[in-house]
Amino acid sequence: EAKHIAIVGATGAVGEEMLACLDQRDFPISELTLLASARSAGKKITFQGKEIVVKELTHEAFEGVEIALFAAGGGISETFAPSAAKAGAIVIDNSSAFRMDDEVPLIVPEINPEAAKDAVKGIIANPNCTTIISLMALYPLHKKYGLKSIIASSYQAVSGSGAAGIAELKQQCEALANGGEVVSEVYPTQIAFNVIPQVDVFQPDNYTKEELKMLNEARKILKLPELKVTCTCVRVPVYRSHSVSITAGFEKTPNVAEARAVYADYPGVDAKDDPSQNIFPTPLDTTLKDNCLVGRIREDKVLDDALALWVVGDQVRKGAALNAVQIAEIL
Ligand code: 2RA
Repeated sequence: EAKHIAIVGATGAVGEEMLACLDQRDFPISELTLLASARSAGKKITFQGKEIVVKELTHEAFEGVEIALFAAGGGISETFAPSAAKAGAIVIDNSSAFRMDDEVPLIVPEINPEAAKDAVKGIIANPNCTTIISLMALYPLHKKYGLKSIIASSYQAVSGSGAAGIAELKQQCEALANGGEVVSEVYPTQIAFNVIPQVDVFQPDNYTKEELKMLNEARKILKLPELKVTCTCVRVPVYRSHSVSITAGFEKTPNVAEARAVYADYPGVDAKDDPSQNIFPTPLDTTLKDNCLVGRIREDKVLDDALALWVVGDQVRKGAALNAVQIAEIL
């Protein structure tokens, strides 16, 4: 039956995409509460023909809310998600705040929907976008061959840094085209016509937090505590879709034709892979689309019982907003 939904961070890139997904998937909504910072409070958003005024996020704003979608960063989630849960809402949090909490399920609906029943704190965590997109390609192969290891390099869109990341790339491209001054505030150096091998902050082991998310989140979602993962996360001048180059090692010997065919049996991911016709997926193929696309599937030349492959997915949609709305649909 229809639910009272709240979106925290309704005016951000992911919050806006959550509204689009709720609308496009005709999610049954009895009431919609849009919450944001004091700065954004008062803005008007039209949803399904009705104008809704964005309210300021407070601890008391969750009265009557049944599902609260959070997309306003880890600090806001840490502070306000418990209040939403206390008010009786199920929280679906897009931030990393609760992902590794043993009492908080971390869910990709196509992989572990049953974990939703374990939301003992009333909080469910949405995985990191790069993890979601990678696992959409790896889960079908895991079911067939038994995943043992992941060696990955990601090519991450600037939308991962929110609206500010998108604006920075746009500004820099225009400045470079018109001889203007390039401004780098979101990133440590120019991102236009460049790549930056840093996403999030460096840890003592010289990996970034983003790279360790792939390792820790994949182990939790797939229930593979021994899974070995090496990941290099790179920011690239692409607006909305992440790409990931992966070598995946398996228990059983994989077969390329079988692997390509297996995606037909799984929702949310398709193979786009025919080297004889120069067919492979690019970020522009998945932007604004629901499904992830997998290509370049081939036997790895270094590891035994391993496949190399390439997966692309819309970071704002399946990487965040759509995955969260699909979790709400499970509820
Ligand atoms: C990024 N995955 O791409 C991180 C957070 N969205 O910046």
